[in-house]
Amino acid sequence: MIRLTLEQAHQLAQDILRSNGFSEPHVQAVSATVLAGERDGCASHGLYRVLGCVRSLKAGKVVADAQPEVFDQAPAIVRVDAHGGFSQLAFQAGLPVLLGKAREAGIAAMAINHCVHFSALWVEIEALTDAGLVALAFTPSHAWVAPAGGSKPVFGTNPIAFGWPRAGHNPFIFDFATSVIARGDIELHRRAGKPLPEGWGIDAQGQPSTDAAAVLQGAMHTFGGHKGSALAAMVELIAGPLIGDLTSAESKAYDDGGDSSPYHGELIIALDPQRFLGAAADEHLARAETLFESIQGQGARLPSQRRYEARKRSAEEGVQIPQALYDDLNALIVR
Ligand code: NDP
Ligand code: PYC
Repeated sequence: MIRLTLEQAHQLAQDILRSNGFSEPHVQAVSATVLAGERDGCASHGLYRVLGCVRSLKAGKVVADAQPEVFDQAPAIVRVDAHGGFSQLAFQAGLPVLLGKAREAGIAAMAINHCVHFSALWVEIEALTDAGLVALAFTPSHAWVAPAGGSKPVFGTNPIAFGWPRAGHNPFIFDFATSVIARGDIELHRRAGKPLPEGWGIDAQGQPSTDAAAVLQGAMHTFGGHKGSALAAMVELIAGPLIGDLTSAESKAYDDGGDSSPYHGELIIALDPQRFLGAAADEHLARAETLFESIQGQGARLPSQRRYEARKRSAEEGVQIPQALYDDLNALIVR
């Protein structure tokens, strides 16, 4: 392992992205996201993702200088066309409009279209909880996941993220793939030569496998059997056809046998507790705190707790990444 300060990790990501020709707004938006992932102990969506950014660029599957375009789609809907660029800049472009609409109507949605998406959703959820809003986010990926009862990939790893703002505390946020685990984690097992836990996926012949490379060729399982399968289908629908964008199967077909990041849309929903509750907001938000206390009071942890602890630690100690990843990243800097 090699230790980097947060500044060094950020600089490394920026150097790679900039020297490969991404425009400065994308360099800033993407490097901030991968730095956040590394800082929060989410290795599958940290610096490792920069490899995929450059691979996608070289394959012609991401537009390096795309400028997102914001459309006022409906009273409570903002749409952002990413024009083939990474999702981060599109999110940033639409965020002020989403916040305004959510505060006006109490509930609003942002549909991001035609974006290349590789990131963890909690980064975006935190932007909304920081503004005092409750938030949900959904995005498909590539068809890598078999439906419960089947053996052929149909769904993406299709994450669902939820955030709840908390006065005086970090927000309550969960963010998980509807597959047993994010595909990024399976890729990291393959890179490290480590076997997978049982139950993560099957090989191309439909047989259970703990070989990461075989599962990457075969299919992953949904979490929670038919329940995760239904949630994965929901993500396909509401962040695909509902917003006029690609499903995971269509995204995979667009990749045409390549290894680029998924290309499709994302749906983000924001709810304003102040609008729902008016003068009673403080009273009801305090009741939410009772819920959190009753979880933690018995020794259970809240989702994101590990992440917030990692964030604190990284601020003091920096981050550690495998030497092989460090070498692979450095090799991408165009000198
Ligand atoms: P994990 O299974 O690692 O974790 C999911 C969530 O559960 C996190 O909020 C985590 O909090 C929480 N959690 C884990 N263990 C516990 C516990 N014991 N008690 C309470 N909460 C717990 O995540 P996944 O592998 O499913 O997903 C990882 C990331 O991958 C997500 O951020 C997701 O957005 C991203 N992803 C992105 C995709 C895309 O297409 N853009 C596709 C698929 C995934 P904590 O972090 O604190 O451990
Ligand atoms: O880890 O499953 C994943 C993933 C897909 C797209 C971005 N992350």
